[in-house]
Amino acid sequence: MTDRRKFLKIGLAGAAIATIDPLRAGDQYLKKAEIVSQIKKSPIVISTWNHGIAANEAAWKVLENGGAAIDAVETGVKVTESDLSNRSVGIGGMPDRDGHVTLDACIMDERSRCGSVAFLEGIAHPISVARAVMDRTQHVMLVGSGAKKFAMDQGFERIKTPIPEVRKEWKKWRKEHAEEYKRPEINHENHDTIGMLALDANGNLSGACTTSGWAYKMHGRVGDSPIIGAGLFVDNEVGAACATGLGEAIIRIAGSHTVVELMRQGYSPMEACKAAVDRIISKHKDLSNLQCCFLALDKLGNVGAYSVYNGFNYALRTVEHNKMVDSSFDRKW
Ligand code: SD4
Repeated sequence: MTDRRKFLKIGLAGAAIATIDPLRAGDQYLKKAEIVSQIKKSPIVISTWNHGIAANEAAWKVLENGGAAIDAVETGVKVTESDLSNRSVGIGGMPDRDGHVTLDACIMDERSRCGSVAFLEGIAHPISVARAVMDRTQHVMLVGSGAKKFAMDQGFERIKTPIPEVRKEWKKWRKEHAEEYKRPEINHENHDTIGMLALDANGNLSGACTTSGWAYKMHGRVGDSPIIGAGLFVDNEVGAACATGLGEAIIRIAGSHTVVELMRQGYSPMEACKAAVDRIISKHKDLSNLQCCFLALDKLGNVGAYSVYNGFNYALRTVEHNKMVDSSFDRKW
């Protein structure tokens, strides 16, 4: 552990708070980061879950041709949004309890520009609508019918959801749960948001996150995925992070922002993800079914992930390979 890191740890423990200057600590980290990324100049892209492999491949094509991280992440997650067999992202996503597929997405670039849509229905690529909010408006976030109107005005492709197979499943679920107004439990088979983080050849970081959210959620419910700082956060001086899992718990600790700020203080990506998971654990008495997972990439190209329970994995694409990596975790199911 470096002296600075030890110093920060002592400070965080409360022993030397008055002597800590977090901005200075951040500066030192940045200087180191800049030097290494200059040397490395090697792109990297990571994304959550198995569908990340195909998404990474599309993103990689952008990166290997010298493209920008922001274009890579948008291109990458669009692959997942288009996949009709995917029940938790995009067109094939599961509906809410009233039968509406409501999509959440956000995107953030190296200049801290960001765009987001939430509770968006009937549009094929919410991530591109989020990008358009970032690029073509003065706003960060559009929701519901306003987001849809904007998407249509901008000429985005419309879709009819739920797709027939999903509609059939939802009808069956509705029949079986006709009297149930308790919220349905999230379970570990139903955690497949795609969050993607990329570092391009110029050393710039960007991220994207897109989901249909929690299957059979209440109508109107929005999770962490479109919330900048919760489902995704990028600070080009330090690193980027994204989240998957139970959005409510992730929002409560501003999860992805927390991970990035911990990296700024000198934590490795894995340590930062673990610290965010620890915070979630400490704030919830009942952890049954509470899966939350964080994935992080720092300015140096280091990667880390951590989840409450086992089972989370992510796809890692470098110049050498595109492979699945199991995340570290706090406990087993
Ligand atoms: C949500 N975080 O809507 C999302 C769900 C998720 O993989 O991550 N699924 O709460």
